[in-house]
Formats: sequence, structure tokens, C-alpha cells
Amino acid sequence: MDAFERYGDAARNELTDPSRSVTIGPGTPRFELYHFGFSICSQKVRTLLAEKGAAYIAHELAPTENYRPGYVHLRLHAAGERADRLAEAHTMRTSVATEGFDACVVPTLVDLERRRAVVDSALILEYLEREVPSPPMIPTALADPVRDEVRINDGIPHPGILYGFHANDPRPGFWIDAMDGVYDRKRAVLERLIEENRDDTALVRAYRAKIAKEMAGKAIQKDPASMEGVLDEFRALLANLDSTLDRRDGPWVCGSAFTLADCVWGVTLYRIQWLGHAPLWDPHPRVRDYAHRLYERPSIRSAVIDWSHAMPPSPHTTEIDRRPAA
Ligand SMILES: N[C@@H](CCC(=O)N[C@@H](CS)C(=O)NCC(=O)O)C(=O)O
Repeated sequence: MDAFERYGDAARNELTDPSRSVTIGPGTPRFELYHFGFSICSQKVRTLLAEKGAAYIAHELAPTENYRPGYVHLRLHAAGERADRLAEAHTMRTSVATEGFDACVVPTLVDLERRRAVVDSALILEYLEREVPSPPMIPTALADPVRDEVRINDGIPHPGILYGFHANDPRPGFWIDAMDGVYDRKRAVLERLIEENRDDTALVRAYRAKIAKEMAGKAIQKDPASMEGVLDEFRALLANLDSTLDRRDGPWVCGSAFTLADCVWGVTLYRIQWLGHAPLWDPHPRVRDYAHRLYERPSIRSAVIDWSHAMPPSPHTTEIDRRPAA
């Protein structure tokens, strides 16, 4: 049994509920995706898989199942040298390029044909584009602008509006309740796992880094100045998106072709809307119209809006959610 089989089997053997493993797409699945229904990084990967029409087995993890030993080992194995730099700080963003590697998160892609696991949604997207070239979502003629948008998107402080408490917080009430004390609850699970896996140096190192990161998040989650900074960053991002859309000739962010850049923006804009932060784009009707065009895209609908997950519906997306699928 080689390393791919050993780590892959260990992660798979931890899955306890067969109803949370579903095959998406036609034919024999080439990929497995460990994911959360509600995770933004998972949604980006699912949207691209939907655009490609690629078949995969989606393993939906419940919160903190992403800390289980087999799964974390699979990620450490897949990360290789990138696991030397584990994320320990929290700047309310999740880009591996800037923050370091977190061994305890989703998504993780497993390619059953090439027998390898891929981690970090930014790399998974590139990997899928390479391995499933049709239809092209990074067309050669648009490669630079598409990658620019994907890089910008990877650096967005998404957790800052998901976890962060803001003045006149617009987030759904049930979500505000769920986020209160969330970092301490994560820490409690991680400490128990350290206890249970005391002799496993690699795991303990990953868990300790994760605790440091989550505690850094806790330190700023309710800090008004940090959270206002996050909203300022979103205001600047949306203003920048507005001027990009203005410069382009066509309905999409890189022009007339729908690309990977639109996949990732669709995920982000729906999340902003879901959380009740859509007033941030009030000064930019072009962004609002773009968001609503994206909500009509079948891949965004199936992989994000209509994807069933354990979260109650948001009052901020009622109109969008009830629209019949195209
Ligand atoms: N840059 C990483 C970030 C992954 C990430 O932060 N995932 C979040 C959901 S979007 C997660 O699993 N959080 C769960 C946790 O921290 O316990 C990637 O794109 O894969």
C-alpha cells in the first residue's frame, strides 16, 4: 500500500455517515471532494467542477470533522513542503499564499485517476483547469486578467464578515449566535485531539498551529477597529470590481466569456448578500447587476445557492433562493 492509498483510506475510513457522500455529475467519478456545503473555498471548487461537468464524490464533513487525524494527515501529505509554514496568525483571510498552510480546513480534492490529493482552493482550481481542460475556464487569451481576479479573490478577508461582529451587524440572528464563542469551541475540540494523539508529532504540531490561529481570530473577532477595517477593505474591493466591470466589454468580469474569475466572484457576492452586507455595493449598481447575473448561472445555482447544507436560509437571500433553477 503506497502513501496515497494509506492516507486516502484513513481519511475515507473516518467518514461515518454514507448519506453525506454523494456523487455529483455524470459517469464514473474521477475526483473526491472533502468539503463543507457552506464553505466559500469549497463552493469555488464545486462551481468550477459544475462548469466542467466533471463527476466527483462530494464528502460533506460536519464542523470539526475536518480536524480528524486521517483527514489532517491526508492534507499534510498533500501539502508537502508547504506544510513547513503552518498558518498561526489570523488576519481574517485564508489565502495560503499570504497566511501559510492550515492543515485543518476544507476543501481537499482527491484525484483517483492521477492518485494524488490537492490542497488549497487556489491550487485546486488551477489543477482542475489543467486536468479537465474543457470547457476552458482560464482561456489562453484571458489568462492574465482571469488569474488577477482569482488572486484578488483569494486574498479577500472572507472570514472577516462571516466570523466578525460589526456595528449594526446585519448577519442573520441564528448566525450571530452560532459565531459567538466559536473559536473557543474549536479550541476545545483541538485540545481533546492533542490529548488523544499525544505521540503523533505531525498531528500535534498541526493542532497547535490551528489553536494559535483560532485564538488570534478570537482576539480580533469583536474588535470594532479591526472589523471596521475589514468592511473598508470590502468597500475598496467592490469599488475596484465596479471599475473593472466598467472597463470590460461584455457581461462578465473579463469581458464576453464566462470564466473562472466569474465563478469565484459569484461565490463571494452571494456570500456578501447572504450575510446582509449587500448595502456595501449600493454605490455600485453595476456590481449589483453583475451579482444578479451570476445568481442565474446554473453552476452558481447548483453548487452554491441550491446546494443543500445544514444552514437555515438567510432572510437576505429569500428572493434569490426561491427563483426556479434555469
Ligand atoms: N486557503 C484555504 C482556506 C481554507 C479554509 O479556510 N477553509 C475554511 C472554510 S472556507 C474551513 O475549513 N474552516 C473550518 C475551520 O477552520 O475549522 C483553501 O482555499 O483551501
